[in-house]
Amino acid sequence: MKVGYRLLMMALTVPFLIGISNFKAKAQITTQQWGTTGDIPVPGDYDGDGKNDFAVWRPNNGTWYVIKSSTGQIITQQWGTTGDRPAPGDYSGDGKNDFAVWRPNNGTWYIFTNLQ
Ligand SMILES: [Ca+2]
Ligand SMILES: [Ca+2]
Repeated sequence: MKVGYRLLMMALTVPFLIGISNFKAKAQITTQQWGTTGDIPVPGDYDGDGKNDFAVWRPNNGTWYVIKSSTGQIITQQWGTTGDRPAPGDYSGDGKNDFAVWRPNNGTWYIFTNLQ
């Protein structure tokens, strides 16, 4: 009974440990400084290359700041105002995130679909 239990535990834990070591071997850590105090992270694929872009929305000026993952180019776009809530997503269906905010005081969505 005890031997069977040990074999069972080995059968369960060994693949798990191998999985962890494989995960560690493949893991990659990325850091990016982008944004400042008060900004709201709004990650998404704004340039349509299939990768999320580092992006923040600044509530005090309603401006979006995006680093395009395809080129590293920085995009700024004023869209929204104080009190809005950023609600990015691909509303136009072109594969690129659109700048969008939701305004709580009138329940209206404002969507900007033209990327610079
Ligand atoms: Ca992208
Ligand atoms: Ca879109």
